[in-house]
Amino acid sequence: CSLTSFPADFKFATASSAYQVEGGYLDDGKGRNWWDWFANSYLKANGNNASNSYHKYLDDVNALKDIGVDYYRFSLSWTRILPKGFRYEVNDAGVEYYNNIINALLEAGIEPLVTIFHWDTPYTFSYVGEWANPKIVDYFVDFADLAFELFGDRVKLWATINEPRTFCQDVPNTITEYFFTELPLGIYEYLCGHHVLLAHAKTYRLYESKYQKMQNGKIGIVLNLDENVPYSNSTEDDEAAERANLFDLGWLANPIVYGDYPQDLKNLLANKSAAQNFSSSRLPKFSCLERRILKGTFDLFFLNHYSVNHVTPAPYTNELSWENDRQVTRMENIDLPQSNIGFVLHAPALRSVLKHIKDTYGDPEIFITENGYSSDGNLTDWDRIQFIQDSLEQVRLSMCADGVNVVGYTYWSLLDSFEWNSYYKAKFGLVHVDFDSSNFTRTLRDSAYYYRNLIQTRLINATV
Ligand code: GCO
Repeated sequence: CSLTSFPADFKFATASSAYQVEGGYLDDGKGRNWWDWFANSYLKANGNNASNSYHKYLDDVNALKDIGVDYYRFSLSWTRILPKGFRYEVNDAGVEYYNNIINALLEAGIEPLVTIFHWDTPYTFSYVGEWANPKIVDYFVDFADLAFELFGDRVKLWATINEPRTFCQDVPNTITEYFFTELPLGIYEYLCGHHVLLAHAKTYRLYESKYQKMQNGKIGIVLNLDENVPYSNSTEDDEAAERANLFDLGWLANPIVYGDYPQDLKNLLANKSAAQNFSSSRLPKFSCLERRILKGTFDLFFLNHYSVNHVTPAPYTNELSWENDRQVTRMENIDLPQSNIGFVLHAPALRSVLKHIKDTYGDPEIFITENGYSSDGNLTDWDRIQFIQDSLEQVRLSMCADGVNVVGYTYWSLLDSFEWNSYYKAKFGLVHVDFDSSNFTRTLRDSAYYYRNLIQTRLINATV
């Protein structure tokens, strides 16, 4: 097992998501989504044009072809296909757009890895509680069903939902604030997670029973974990790191692998909720049937990983929130370099997270669906090349020394794009996008050439 090179069947990919790159936010019948509304109402930047991939997708495919990746991971914009979110009204132009991308990719010899949902919930759902409303489960399954029907003859790798922890825990503060004041605090996050899990599992079962035989693809959900390291060797810091893993990953991974929430999480929330005078736990329960539906709903484990947190217990407060239940703080005074948006850079964290997944979730096949580095944007980006090399060394160590079954690596991202609350400042792209020019010119960075040589030679220290 070579620590310096990758086997021929290992897959290399790069990625994007619809809201972050497409733009064309009201073009050709697309409906508005939550991010369209939120960014235009409250942020200083938005994805109205983003990287303009809605109009420039052929340039994207050309760049991908130049780089020579095996897979391109991108997401479907729900409201580009279903403008109101419901299946009764289909936007043909949206369907055509994704058909065009998929066909162009396949023609270029690149496999699509399609994320069905990457955070851009139809705006119509905002008034009825978004992911806190159990009805979203069926709406999501309807949408996924349509996606399989339309694209599944050509798409063989599907991710249902991207990083539910992030959007269940971050985004909804705003939802609760603007639309959903009736819901007691500290509830939304858990209802959201619960409905995401059911939506995912029902989608998995639908694919299994209705499409698998004909289409013969694989499905998973994308979960994310940064390494949580105890800040000191005190018992409290150890426990804080365990609690962080429990909330960051166990909450969502355990039901998919084993069919239910982790017992520790159930206990913790039952105790807290009782002390807070709730009549039942703020963590919803799965029925017996739901547990059976959930268990084992992944063909591969899709992992996003970026960084490391040195953790210690957060001071206890009375605030009702997922964050306060987790009760963990990240220490800032750590002697490690950071990216321009404060991600701590420490490649060995990737190996340790991979090992954690192997040990905790039954040694699954793991496809790394995101790992990346943001800079201020130079075309000569030795820092990014270094980041990729350091990360890939850890992937090889993990495969060779720890026996972890890693089958693919995805660099985030193909393009500079709208980086949520960090706007356009965080440039993750292998490919530079000129946001000031009206044609959003794409230019390959040195890292793109490095990635190309790596894919061709399989050597981690390939030249640029
Ligand atoms: C994520 C996202 C991406 C981000 C990336 C960098 O899932 O967090 O999938 O949308 O751009 O993680 O922060």
